[in-house]
Amino acid sequence: MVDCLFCKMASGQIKPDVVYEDDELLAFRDIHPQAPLHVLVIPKRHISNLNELDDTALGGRLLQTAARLAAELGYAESGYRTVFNCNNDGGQTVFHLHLHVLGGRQMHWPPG
Ligand code: DGP
Repeated sequence: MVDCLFCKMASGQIKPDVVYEDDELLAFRDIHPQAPLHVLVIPKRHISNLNELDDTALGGRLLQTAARLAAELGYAESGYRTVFNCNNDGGQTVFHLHLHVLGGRQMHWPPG
């Protein structure tokens, strides 16, 4: 999508702080980290949010990649949180599917 910030990252037009990349996924550090670990994992293909996810295998790889990165970055044992924000009430601000991976501090429940 022409005006999508995360599509521009996926195509290399904008260069975030990348922690992982393959043919279909990109993971990079959030510009406004909410925890010592705050990575976003995105599909390179434009999918606006979880409502539009139409590929079970891609969804699985997105989740597995989040878990693998959390482990590789040293947060598997201490723990971490994964979040998909969807649409207005979910707090979504960038309309390209992304999985937040947060760790390195105690998370609270319920979320704000
Ligand atoms: P959400 O509210 O779930 O749509 O989260 C969008 C996230 O995207 C938010 O945590 C901040 C992050 N973000 C927004 N603009 C940029 C940017 O230009 N670079 C990076 N690395 N992250 C961004």
